[in-house]
Amino acid sequence: MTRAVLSLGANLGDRAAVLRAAITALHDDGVLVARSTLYETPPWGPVEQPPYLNAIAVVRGDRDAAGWLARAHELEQAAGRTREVRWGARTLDVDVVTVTGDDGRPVLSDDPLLTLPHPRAHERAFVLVPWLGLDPAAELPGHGRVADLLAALPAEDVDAVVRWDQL
Ligand code: PH2
Ligand code: MG
Ligand code: MG
Repeated sequence: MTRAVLSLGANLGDRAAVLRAAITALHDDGVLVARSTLYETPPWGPVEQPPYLNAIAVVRGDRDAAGWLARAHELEQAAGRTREVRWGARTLDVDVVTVTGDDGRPVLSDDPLLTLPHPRAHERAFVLVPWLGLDPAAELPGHGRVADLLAALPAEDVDAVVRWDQL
């Protein structure tokens, strides 16, 4: 068994419905351990695009890292995602942030198709704020405590991640 932290994002169509459908699918798989609420976040990166809704889901199940990535891609397909510009708008993006074995050891990978931990998670408030909300003790392997990473980000980045619903 492994535990994975997934980052979900959507900025086209009915963003909340798309995120909720993906989270429900993980619940129906029997793997959902916990989920954050939804947060509205300004688009990060070089592409001009609408604001995102983002959330974090923690899952645990009988998959390895490649298996979680495959499930993430299935959820994106189910949301009707088409590819697209790198970092551009999407109906659903599901990224694998970390994978941890039952022995507590993180999976480390520099495969460009699945780099673990996610190479930019430590600098993205739209990942760290929902994650901390879900798990105040969260740690990003190789980077330390999520609370400390957030404290090191510009306050305006953190403040721009706004809770969007109650649950
Ligand atoms: N995803 C991107 C690019 N930019 N910005 C926000 N706020 N949230 C995202 O999920 C996001 C982004 C590409 O995956
Ligand atoms: Mg992404
Ligand atoms: Mg992605």
